[in-house]
Amino acid sequence: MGLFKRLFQTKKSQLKARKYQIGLSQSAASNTSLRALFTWPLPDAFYESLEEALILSDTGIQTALSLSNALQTAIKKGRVHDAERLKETFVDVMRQRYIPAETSERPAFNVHFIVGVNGVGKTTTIGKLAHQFHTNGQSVMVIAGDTFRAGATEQLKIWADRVGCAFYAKKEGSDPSSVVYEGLEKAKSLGIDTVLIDTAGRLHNKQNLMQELDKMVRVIKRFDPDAPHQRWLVLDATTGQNGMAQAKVFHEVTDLNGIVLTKLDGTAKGGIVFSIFDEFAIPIRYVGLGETVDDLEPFDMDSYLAGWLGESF
Ligand SMILES: Nc1nc2c(ncn2[C@@H]2O[C@H](COP(=O)(O)OP(=O)(O)OP(=O)(O)O)[C@@H](O)[C@H]2O)c(=O)[nH]1
Ligand SMILES: [Mg+2]
Repeated sequence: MGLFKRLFQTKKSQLKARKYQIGLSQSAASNTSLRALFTWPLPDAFYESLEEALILSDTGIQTALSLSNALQTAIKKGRVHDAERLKETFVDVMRQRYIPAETSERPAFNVHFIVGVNGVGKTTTIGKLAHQFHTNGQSVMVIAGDTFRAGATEQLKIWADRVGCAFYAKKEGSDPSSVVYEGLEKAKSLGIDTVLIDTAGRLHNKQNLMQELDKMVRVIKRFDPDAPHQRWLVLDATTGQNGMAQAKVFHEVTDLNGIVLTKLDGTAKGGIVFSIFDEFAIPIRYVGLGETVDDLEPFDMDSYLAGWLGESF
């Protein structure tokens, strides 16, 4: 872990790095063939093998090729003459793909619109986020905009009760846009700081879902033309490159400004992080590293790289 020493210097960053390390242990285990390439002198067919290993780890073909080209250039430019310097150069190349989240002031009435296909972890992520914001002293309301799936409202209610935040819902089958509108009215009247809107992952068909999301956004804009301030797509990291196709569709409707990547603690290969940065230039806001309320971490590139490459890199 020599390359990531800095992460282990303060107690706080160490705790964070450990969480990533534990969560990403399966991804790191699947990167054995990638790690094995970093010897000096470079093994035969190094770049082809690197591209193959990156594709296997879910970076997608374009990103694999561009990372490999960037490494080739960096090796030519830099004074690489041992395996340690080679690894450092690779980590730098990966690090350069990072897209930071803008750090503008948080609006007084911060509306989060959370979208994604069914089962990716939207409702769970909202519960975890509500907990973090609430713990940080913000007043939080969650709004049950998924009125389609049986039990969706109840699931969100359980999270709200656990977290101790405000909750707004109407009965199953209600028009989701009207739930959102009335929920926002209620949140305003209560002086709530942070609103998290849960949405359906599936309606009768995909076109219905996109139309409904579009309608919800228009309703939200009646409260504040800048809202929803946070338009985040939840992606299940275990779906790999399929997630990229989902992102494209949702991006067209909601103009995403954040991604939450869930289930990184599972069998996810994890390379999707780099293709998200490359293809969409959208920041990853949080990563889900487990099912409990505390298993959501703000995205940190170095902790991610250290966890993804594994301890022995
Ligand atoms: N291991 C793991 N499981 C997660 C994570 N996030 C969510 N899950 C699980 O994924 C499953 C689906 O989560 P939900 O939050 O219901 O997903 P959703 O996107 O709201 O699903 P729909 O409402 O059906 O569209 C649940 O069993 C969650 O516990 C994570 O980061 N890690
Ligand atoms: Mg849900």
